[in-house]
Amino acid sequence: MKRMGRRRASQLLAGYGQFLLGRPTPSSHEQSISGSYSKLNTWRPCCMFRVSVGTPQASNYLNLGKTYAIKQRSFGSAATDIPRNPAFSKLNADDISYFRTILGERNVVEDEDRLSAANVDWMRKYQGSSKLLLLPKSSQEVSKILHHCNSRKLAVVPQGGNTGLVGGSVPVHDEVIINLALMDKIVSLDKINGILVCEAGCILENLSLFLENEGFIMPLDLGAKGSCQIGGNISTNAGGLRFLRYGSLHGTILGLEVVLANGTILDMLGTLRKDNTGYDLKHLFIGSEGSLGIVTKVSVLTPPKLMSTNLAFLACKDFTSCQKLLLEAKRALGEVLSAFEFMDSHSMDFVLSHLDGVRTPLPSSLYNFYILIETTGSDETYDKTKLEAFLLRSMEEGLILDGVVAQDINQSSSFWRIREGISEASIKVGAVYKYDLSLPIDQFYGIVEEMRNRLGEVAKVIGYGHLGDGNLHLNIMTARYDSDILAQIEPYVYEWTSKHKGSISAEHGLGLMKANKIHYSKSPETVQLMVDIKKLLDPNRILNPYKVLPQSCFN
Ligand code: FAD
Ligand code: 2HG
Ligand code: ZN
Repeated sequence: MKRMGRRRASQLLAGYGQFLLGRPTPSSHEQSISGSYSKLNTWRPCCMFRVSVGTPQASNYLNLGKTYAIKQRSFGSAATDIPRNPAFSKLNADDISYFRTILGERNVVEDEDRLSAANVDWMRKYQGSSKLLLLPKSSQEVSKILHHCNSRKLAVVPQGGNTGLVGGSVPVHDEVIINLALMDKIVSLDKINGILVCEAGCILENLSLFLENEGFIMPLDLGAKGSCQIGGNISTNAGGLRFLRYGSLHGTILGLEVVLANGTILDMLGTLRKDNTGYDLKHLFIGSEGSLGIVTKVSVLTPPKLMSTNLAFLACKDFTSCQKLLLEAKRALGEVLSAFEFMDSHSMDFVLSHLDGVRTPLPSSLYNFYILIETTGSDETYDKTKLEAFLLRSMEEGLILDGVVAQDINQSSSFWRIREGISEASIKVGAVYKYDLSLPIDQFYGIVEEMRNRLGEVAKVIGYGHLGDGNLHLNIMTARYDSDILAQIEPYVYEWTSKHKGSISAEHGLGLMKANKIHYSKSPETVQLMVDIKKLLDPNRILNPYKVLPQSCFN
């Protein structure tokens, strides 16, 4: 593509009027979308609708008020070939009576419909056969449940919003499901420091809405915000769309209350920024996917809400331009850069053809790659000038071929809808194989092209993700779940990732899907220490069995 000079770039901008920055958007991740375009820069009002990205199954049984349908699919459960650990007891009538005395009749659920929803994950790929769902209302209730399960050797699976993508949140066999949905109280907010204390079952979006009213935001945002719970976010160490700016939950979680397998309530619910008294044990539970304890309360450091947000949707000709654009964005936008998201044209096509009401601000047939750049700052004029200068320069240098800047909150919601909707689109056809890789930037896109060549016509291969964090989402869609196709994908993807010094799980965790693959990213000595910690904290291994660590390590 010809490099554009200043004159060419200004003509293009003037012609489209696209890089004229509009009103600041108070929040770019609102979920109601309106607007459609006739021309690139002209929007006319259209029907308002609510986007609900979450777990239909969780909604059904927990009555969270989210309704949308996913085509029913019948995957062979990846769980079926793992033998049940014979050391675990089977649930009996006395157990159920005991749980009723602790939780009351209503919150001991044996109803088949509610159980079948809780037994299957968001992708409908992993399916267990639990006969019991427990809904505790307090840490004390969680403690009593675990104390009983531990003494009876009853296996349990902690469950939040059930939006996890690695099969960690559903039973493999007949584990008792403990869902924290009823533990959804906000305990306190320190309005000077922005320190929020709440129960683990709070839905992420509810926390965001609460905080925005108080002038703060959650340091974490993701497409499943309408259903995922903060306890689930912490247990998976979720990354998401704000990671680039606010970093890992290992930095923003100040404290936790956790119930251990034997029922001990571990109070680590500090609200201090600095506390170096001994080992900082809360970190063990961040990202341990319910295998070491159940998170019941959390203390989060929340950043102030800044009033000026801008969002640009850009097209690049090749991946090298995307890489250079990232470096330039970090240099030029510095402290206001708040997101740098990436998708290839295959992702764009996929989301446009599988999600209703998603519209593209740039033609999907013309470009190879798309980048979303968000800035968030406190000075509207300064932020706009900075972004505008950066976009102009990047166009002149040929890093950007085309682009639009959202003029209002509806436009920015619809830009985000494209990026956030890819995951939802990926489960609308037969089968999906999801890989969530951390990769060095120069290797970031290679695996997508390799898999496309390797699989040919049988699969649709898309690459997208958090380029600013070096996190690629490789999604492979096929007509049906097929062991021959799986054999063409794995272990190839894991070996490739390991060879290039990446991680086989950037942000989704290992769950059931990758418990046996941990050695691709961790040394034997590290895995052994993890096994020792697991044995120490959960000697009967009742907490989320078969997940995170290979079963062979315990034989
Ligand atoms: P669940 O799915 O219910 O559980 C996840 C794991 O945590 C399980 O192992 C479970 O046993 C454990 N667990 C849950 N609650 C607790 C608790 N209180 N105590 C102990 N263990 C517990 N992830 C990202 O990182 N970034 C993204 O951008 C992102 N986007 C997504 C978009 C969509 C549309 C979807 C469907 C998922 C996305 N995810 C993303 C994955 C998922 O939403 C996250 O992993 C999320 O943090 C899971 O939260 P949850 O409450 O649904 O947990
Ligand atoms: C995202 O960034 C999520 O959209 C989901 O982490 C990725 O579905 C996926 O593979
Ligand atoms: Zn992601």
